[in-house]
Amino acid sequence: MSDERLGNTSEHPDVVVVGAGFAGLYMVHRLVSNGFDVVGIERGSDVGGTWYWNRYPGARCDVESMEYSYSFSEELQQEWDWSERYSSQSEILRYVNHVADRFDLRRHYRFDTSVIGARFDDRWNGWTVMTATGKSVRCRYLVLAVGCLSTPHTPDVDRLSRFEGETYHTGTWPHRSVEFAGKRVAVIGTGSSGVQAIPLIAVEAASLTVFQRTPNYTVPAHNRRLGKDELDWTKANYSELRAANRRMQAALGAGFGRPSKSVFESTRHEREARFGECWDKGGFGFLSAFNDLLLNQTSNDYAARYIRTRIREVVKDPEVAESLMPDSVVGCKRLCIDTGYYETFNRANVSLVDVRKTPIERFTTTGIVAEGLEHTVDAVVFATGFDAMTGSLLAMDIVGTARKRLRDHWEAGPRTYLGLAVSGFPNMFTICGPGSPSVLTNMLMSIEQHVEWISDFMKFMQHYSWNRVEAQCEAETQWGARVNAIADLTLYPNCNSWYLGANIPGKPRTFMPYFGFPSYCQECEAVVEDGYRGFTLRR
Ligand code: N01
Repeated sequence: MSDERLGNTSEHPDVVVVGAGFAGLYMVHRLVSNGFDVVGIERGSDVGGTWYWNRYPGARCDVESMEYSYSFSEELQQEWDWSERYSSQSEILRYVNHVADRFDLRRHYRFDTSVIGARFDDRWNGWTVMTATGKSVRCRYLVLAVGCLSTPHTPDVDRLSRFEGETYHTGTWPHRSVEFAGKRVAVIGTGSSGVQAIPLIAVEAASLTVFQRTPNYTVPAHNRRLGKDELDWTKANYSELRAANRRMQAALGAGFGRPSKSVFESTRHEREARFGECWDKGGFGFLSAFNDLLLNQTSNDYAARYIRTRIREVVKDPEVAESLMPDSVVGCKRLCIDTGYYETFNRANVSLVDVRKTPIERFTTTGIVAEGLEHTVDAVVFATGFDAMTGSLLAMDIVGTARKRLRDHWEAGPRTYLGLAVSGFPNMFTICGPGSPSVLTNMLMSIEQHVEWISDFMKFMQHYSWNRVEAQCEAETQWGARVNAIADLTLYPNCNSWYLGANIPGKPRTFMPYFGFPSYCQECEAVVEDGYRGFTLRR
């Protein structure tokens, strides 16, 4: 990178934190509280991350509100009242804004500023962080809190640019109201975003055509208002509930109960009753109906059969019902949580185009052609997902020691130590990076664990006057092998999920998240107890 691109280096904080979502905000708060000088950089105009960008109709968290919130401040968790079991995007954004105000975090941030690259300098053991505004910042540590699902993916469909109607992507929804009343709308994609948006768009639009390539399993949310008694009880027991969640594989759902039985220990009647009980409670707890649903194909087949029966019961047209039935492993792609999704396909103004066998051919000026038929529409919503876990990290040109680029280091797939650090990139940390539990958990719990581990490490470095830390290559290789070995014990590698990078053409196929929050945390603690095993420290 030429020196001209470095622009004007005017600031020299201890730490630059990239991102003002849940991860970045807590990182900034924690570091500032520990006396570090911190600059936060955020491409959006305000705080919120995922919840700032994903404003599509029906956007809602699929982790329960009382769990999807910070636990680091007792006052914060006591003063905030969530209104629903699953919070809407707007309520979560209000919460994030409240946190930013309460801890006075905005003053540390430069908003509307995209980081385009960063370069490590061996001479002074620090980073120069370049931004699209031309300004750069020099810092000792670089913390990348850029989110796991923050680079939207729009498929390269032939002649898309010729389409003259409106186009939207769920991950970059406009910050103005979007009106679908009286319009013919197409939604492409039936993952979590599509499954949430489709029922609401169907109610508003004149007609809705859903283009489905892969049907997904979705379980009812049974969302509802939270009662005062429920809020009070949870708040009174918060510390025990949070601690119990930290002992769960996905750092959530302790209230649902830990599954103790395998499918094979139940009679047919018990099995159906248990699936029914979990279905009626709603949400991710369905995957906890038995303890081997994600470990054993035959167990999983029972769950799949149960869901398919429920789809058949709800969807009146048997052909449409058949098209909506997934034939893959339940939970292998992230399970969707819905409100009225299957019921939507009983509406007269909704049609399903199954592009499983024949892909969408092309766009025309007025619509979409699939299986030789043109579907004329006024607006197209891409609910086509993200370049997950690595997309936002690799969008920046990050250059470490010996001019090594992160893009080259990760050419065959991401390599990290603990999902926190990368060999050849000293003094750089990733929050919820590939190789950490992140997307397989309640993100808030994972974020808190990462932020606290990183800030403790920086305090340690400062205390002992170390000024350079780097993950060892060998530790990184062993960690990657461990992430994959654990994934191979599960059914996760058995489908084309974004966990594997399979949704992005040409992306190396490697299972990115670490499965198992408690064992991950234990390993992070053991690394510290062993004197930061796997890291090389220098002065
Ligand atoms: O994206 P996805 P998402 N032609 O990748 C289809 C989190 N999240 O934004 O499966 C036709 O899951 C693609 O088809 P296929 C959550 O972790 C959370 O919905 O690749 N279709 C798929 O159906 C989630 O898992 C919340 O065959 C095409 C869809 O687009 C993650 O974000 C809400 C296509 C993409 O699904 C991502 O969810 C929303 C093409 N050319 C999101 N290309 C909550 O908390 C892609 N597709 C509730």
